[in-house]
Amino acid sequence: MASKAAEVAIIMGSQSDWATMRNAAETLDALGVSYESLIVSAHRTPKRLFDFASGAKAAGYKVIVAGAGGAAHLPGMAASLTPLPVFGVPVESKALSGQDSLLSIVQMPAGVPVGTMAIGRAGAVNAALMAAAVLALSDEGLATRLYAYREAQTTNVAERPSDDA
Ligand code: RP5
Repeated sequence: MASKAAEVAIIMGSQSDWATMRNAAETLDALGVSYESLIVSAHRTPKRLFDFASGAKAAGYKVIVAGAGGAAHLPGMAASLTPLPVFGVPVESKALSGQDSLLSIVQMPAGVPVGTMAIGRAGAVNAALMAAAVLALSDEGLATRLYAYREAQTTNVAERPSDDA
């Protein structure tokens, strides 16, 4: 029997983005969502980007999470080549603290949307949660796990700050 394709593709422009994007992977792990992590650079491997994004739907992916830093063209280029929803994660750059990444990803022209998240870890976690929320629309089990994730998050907030935390 053929193995089921991963539902989410986590793509990133460089190995150096993994420290941020692994937070998306860990969040999907916690929710039991299948994913694949791939390095796909818009600038250094443009053919890989074209082949991946134009074939992503046929490959069985349902959502793409794309992280990049600096001149962060990866999420937008991926969105231009696929009908799948793309959530973009601005990776914190050394030179401009990720503001360059954020502006590169968020300012898409009308007609080619990228759901743009916050810079860095919060963005990676939230991109995974957005991907899970999309998938949960047609997956009752995942909807239940997502609800439990949110409930646990609420329960884990202490009423008072601690010196030991
Ligand atoms: C972008 O350039 C990548 O997404 C990465 O955030 C940034 C720097 O890449 P490296 O020089 O660290 O490979 O394409």
